[in-house]
Amino acid sequence: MSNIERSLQEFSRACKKIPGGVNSPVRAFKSVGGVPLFIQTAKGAHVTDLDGNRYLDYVGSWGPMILGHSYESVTTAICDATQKGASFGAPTEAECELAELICSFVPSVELVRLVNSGTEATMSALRLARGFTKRDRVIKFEGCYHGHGDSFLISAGSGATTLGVPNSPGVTAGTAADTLVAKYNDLESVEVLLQKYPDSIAAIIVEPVAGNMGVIPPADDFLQGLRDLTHKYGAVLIFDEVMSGFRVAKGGAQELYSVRPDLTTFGKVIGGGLPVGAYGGRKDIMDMVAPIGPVYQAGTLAGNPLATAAGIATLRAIDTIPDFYTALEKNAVMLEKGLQRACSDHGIDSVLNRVGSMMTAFFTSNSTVQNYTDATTCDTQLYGRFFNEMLKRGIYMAPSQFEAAFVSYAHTSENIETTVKTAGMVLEEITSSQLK
Ligand code: KE4
Repeated sequence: MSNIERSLQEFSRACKKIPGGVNSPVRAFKSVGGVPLFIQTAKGAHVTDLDGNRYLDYVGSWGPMILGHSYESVTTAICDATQKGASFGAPTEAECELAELICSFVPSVELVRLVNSGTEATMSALRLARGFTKRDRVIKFEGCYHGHGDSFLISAGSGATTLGVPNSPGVTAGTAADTLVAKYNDLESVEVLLQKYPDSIAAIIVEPVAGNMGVIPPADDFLQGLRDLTHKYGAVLIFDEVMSGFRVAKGGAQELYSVRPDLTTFGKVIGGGLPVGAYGGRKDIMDMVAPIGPVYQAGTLAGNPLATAAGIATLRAIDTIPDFYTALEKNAVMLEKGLQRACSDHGIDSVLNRVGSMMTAFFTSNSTVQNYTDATTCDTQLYGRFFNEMLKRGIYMAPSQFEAAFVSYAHTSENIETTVKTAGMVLEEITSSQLK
């Protein structure tokens, strides 16, 4: 095990002043065991911890770093913006440019409002859907995560599942009562709720590619089925593309699966590593947003000059790098097939789900993982061992079975080969130690 003395020291220090020593629960390594690494620098496909240990990074800051860390044009844009002042609390050209870029990438977005996080984006989109429809209820899916807004911490995925608190204390009964939960990839479970409450469901919010119970692709008819049902019952269809947006395709999952939502939420990639979220969609709905409409939403640092500079540079790079998504797909397929082969070669039951450059290796004897129930059959102990053994060998996978691994543009085929080879060695060691 590499020396992680400095991380141990800093974690002990952090725990004295920060709950759990982290500012977001999934970073705590709770489900995989061990002490979270304190990262000092990151460049390209690698991160380096305080003790100087270098890791091939598949967390990618949980999705934003699609270009790789410290991508030159993004770093330069942030530095240049800093010279002009950090924040004005007034409109800027950069906000117009980022809004125009988002709308050009995602045609269903006619108007877009910038916020500071994915959570703010989904909270705002739900409030807007409620204001537009004058209805109260929302349907979400078991295992999907839409940030930590009260309405969404019901059967939530990501850290809520990882830590075993899919329904968080502090969410009032009244709020919870307005959130109905259906089963991912199960249209019947949705229609039952719509039939039960035909006139009171404001919206259905869905991760069009689920990433927060591990990666689960939509079944063939699922997204179009949601589109048809929301049209039939007059509910707003919200695609939460905070993770899938600009990741699985330039136009996100709605381009990949050719289904047009009414509203879309964004985050991660559109900030290039700085805090940016956004929600947008149909003009008739977005016209309800203050100050032109009555639905209130605000933010001191929304559209911040540094964050918008990073977001613009990121989207511009994605748009100008030749065959950007083809390159991502090539390495992602290589990783998918390599990990599948490593598991089968060593008799490890697994299901590997991938959409574009986001994927999850589920350690399960199930033949498929298509919903939250399937995902929770996984051997999280085995995943924890796999994670830690890979980490010891310089490969930083997602520190939870219920998260996605991300391939960035900076990952090379040599990096993928190293990852697959290391996975084979780790699984060999795990299986031979189990046989003893
Ligand atoms: P943020 O508030 O963390 O920017 O975004 C919330 C969010 C909303 N919607 C989806 C589909 C998301 O995946 C997220 C955040 N994703 C998690 C990782 N699964 C962020 C990591 C964390 O919580 O630290």
